[in-house]
Amino acid sequence: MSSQTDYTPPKVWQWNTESGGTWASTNRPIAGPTHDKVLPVGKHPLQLYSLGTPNGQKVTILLEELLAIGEAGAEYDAHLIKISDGDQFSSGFVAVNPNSKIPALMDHSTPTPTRVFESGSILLYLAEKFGHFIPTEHSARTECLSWLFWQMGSAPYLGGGFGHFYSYAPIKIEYCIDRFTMEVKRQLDVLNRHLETHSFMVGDQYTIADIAIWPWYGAVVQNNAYNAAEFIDAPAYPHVIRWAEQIAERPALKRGRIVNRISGDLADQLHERHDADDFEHRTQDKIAAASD
Ligand SMILES: N[C@@H](CCC(=O)N[C@@H](CS)C(=O)NCC(=O)O)C(=O)O
Repeated sequence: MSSQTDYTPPKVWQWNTESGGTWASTNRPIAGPTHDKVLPVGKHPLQLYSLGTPNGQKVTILLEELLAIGEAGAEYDAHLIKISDGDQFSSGFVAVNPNSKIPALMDHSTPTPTRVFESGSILLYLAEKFGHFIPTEHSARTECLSWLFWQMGSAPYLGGGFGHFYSYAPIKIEYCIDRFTMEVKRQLDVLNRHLETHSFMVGDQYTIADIAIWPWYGAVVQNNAYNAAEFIDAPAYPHVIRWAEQIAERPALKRGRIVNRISGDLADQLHERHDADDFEHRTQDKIAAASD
């Protein structure tokens, strides 16, 4: 193993703002707002405050899926929260999500507006509100929730663990990369074994379990996250690849995955979404803006 720096933890940990790494400027050891700012409110009942990361994509994919099957009440405004600029620490955002992380949702259609935070909770809220993408039969519903909670518990090892140390950390530390690569490969094997005998996470039904898992684990095997498909040997998980490719073809998913996205190909970015036809205008607008 490569050599490690010498470090003896002090008696009391101190906040070192010079710690480096991609997210060092926004990470803090304290909660609460840093500045006063009211969040914008658009015309639709559902107001989403988000960014097109895997956690944000889960919600916009579900909303687009609901709209695609005719649930007009799922119309939404998706406001961009730039976490690299610290937008998640505004007083308005903290009022919707005290945990200062995207995605966060306000439902103005309830007698008093309902706030919903944590992507898994938002998926469950919307699936129950509209009665789709979650099985009604008790054991199938339980299987769906088991995978939904599996994703919520597992993805931090993929994003905060593997992604952080493989991609974002200012130095490559073999011990950390080994530890989290081991865990991510184990998780992919869990999915691969399950998907060998199931079309989707819950039998042959496409549910919020697939919608939660695809943006993280589909992205890794399709080399859309951390440029790590080769490193983790993605071809070793053929059933995950088959499932990811099958889901990636869904028109609603293709729309949902680009909402609030501010990185990658310009054609795959829709910074804010306030109307269904925003998708039609985005390519021309972005390409025109890029060539200005
Ligand atoms: N468990 C949360 C995680 C959300 C999360 O980690 N969001 C990230 C972006 S993907 C974020 O907002 N980070 C900003 C920060 O940590 O300050 C969920 O699933 O909603």
